[in-house]
Amino acid sequence: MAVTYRLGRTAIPELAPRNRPVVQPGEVRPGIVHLGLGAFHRAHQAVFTEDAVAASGGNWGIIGVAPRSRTILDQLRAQDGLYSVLTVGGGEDQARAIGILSGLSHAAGDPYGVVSAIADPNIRVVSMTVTEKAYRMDPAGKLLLDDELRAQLTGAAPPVSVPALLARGLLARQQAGGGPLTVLCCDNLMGNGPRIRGLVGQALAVAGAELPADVAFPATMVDRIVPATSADHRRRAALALGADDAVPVVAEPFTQWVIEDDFPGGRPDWAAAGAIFTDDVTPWEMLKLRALNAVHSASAYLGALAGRELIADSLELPGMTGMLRRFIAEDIAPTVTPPPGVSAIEYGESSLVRFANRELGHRNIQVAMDGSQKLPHRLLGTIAERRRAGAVPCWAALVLAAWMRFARGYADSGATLPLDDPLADRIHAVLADAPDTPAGTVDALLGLTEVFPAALAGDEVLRRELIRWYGELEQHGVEATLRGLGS
Ligand code: CS2
Repeated sequence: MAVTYRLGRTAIPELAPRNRPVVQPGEVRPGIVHLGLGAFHRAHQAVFTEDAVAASGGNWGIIGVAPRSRTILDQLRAQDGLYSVLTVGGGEDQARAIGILSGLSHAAGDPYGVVSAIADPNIRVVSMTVTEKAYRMDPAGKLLLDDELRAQLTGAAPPVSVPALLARGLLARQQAGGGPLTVLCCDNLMGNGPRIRGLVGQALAVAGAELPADVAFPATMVDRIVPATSADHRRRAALALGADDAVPVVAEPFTQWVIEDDFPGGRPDWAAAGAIFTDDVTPWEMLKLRALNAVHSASAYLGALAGRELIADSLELPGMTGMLRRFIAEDIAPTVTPPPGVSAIEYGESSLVRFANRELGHRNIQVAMDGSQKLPHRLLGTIAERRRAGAVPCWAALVLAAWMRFARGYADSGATLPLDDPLADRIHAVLADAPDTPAGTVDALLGLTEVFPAALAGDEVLRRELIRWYGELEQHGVEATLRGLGS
């Protein structure tokens, strides 16, 4: 069947009922400002919110804020804010259009518009998916203040960064009597709620103000694998949807959202859409970061070094799943206290099944990016805790050594690997000054105080383990190293 429609308001009646949005564009007024219009938000929180509004009502439309690039805004505007979510790997492709975006805004082009939106009393939730680096904080949660950020915070420059948008937005809201608000960080940071509360508090202090008492920062755990959309996904989305969509997002069937229930200004009925509310998200987020995200990174670095393109390809390397299982059982599981009724080992094993979803086309290079920002949250806690317990987390050390090899920039074949990381310049500089040997590389990278806490950087047992693995990887390559592990 030829696809003739372009997704937009007028195409809705032409779609099959199962493909139509359950909230029509413009049907509900905005109640949420969301910073970060990337694929993850559109396949996760936006879908939960659309389903919550469809089930229980409420003016919980989302104003989507694109931080830098305005391309996505123009594309969404051309489709009346509509886009589709293509679910792959669960049998037949499924596509549904989502209509919950009720406003679109551009932080770089109109930062004061975003500040006013945050100040608007109709807005009761400000959520974010901006990735680790956008918060401009070190692994301990300290705001990385430079002159430019200081100027943004004090009002001398437009507030285009995330800390400045939040701080200036909250100040404007307080001055306007905007009322209670929840700031909800949906990024993969350990203790994301309290961490962002601390960050915003520091940002407000620079602006000469304090955190308003009526703003809550609950922690939350978000989970759905949402890779970059490929041309093939776009084609499949059009077929499954019955209309062309310039900006579909692709996702696995699995989705999960666990949230601390602290919403003084109210919230959508996300529970009606399947979200779990809890008093303490810590067990969930620790389990997810350590037994899913760290294992994802392991697959990405080892697979990229072995010249494999996709996460699903990495899992097929002989010895890989055996090694990942031991990583989960021997290093990770002893460090997490999972939520009641959940086994850390089973959870980790189920992550492996999800990673094997080849339809996602998830590229190793995508998961490998920003390692300096991701590893402190997903891997270094496991290592630190095992070391404190007197154990040697050998698999976790292998993963860290693989990141170090990746940072050197060459695959086992000698092909170059891109280091897409906010600390790339710094990493290149320390490596350029260090001997290109296992010890030289390990010592140079462990010296990155932005990444490694002093206790890990000065841990001689860990250092030796890293040098050993780095040497193995350098000498034999990933494939032979994995094969040599036995089962
Ligand atoms: C991935 C995550 O890119 C990455 O670092 O580990 O984006 C992962 O796909 C999600 O957190 C799954 O919920």
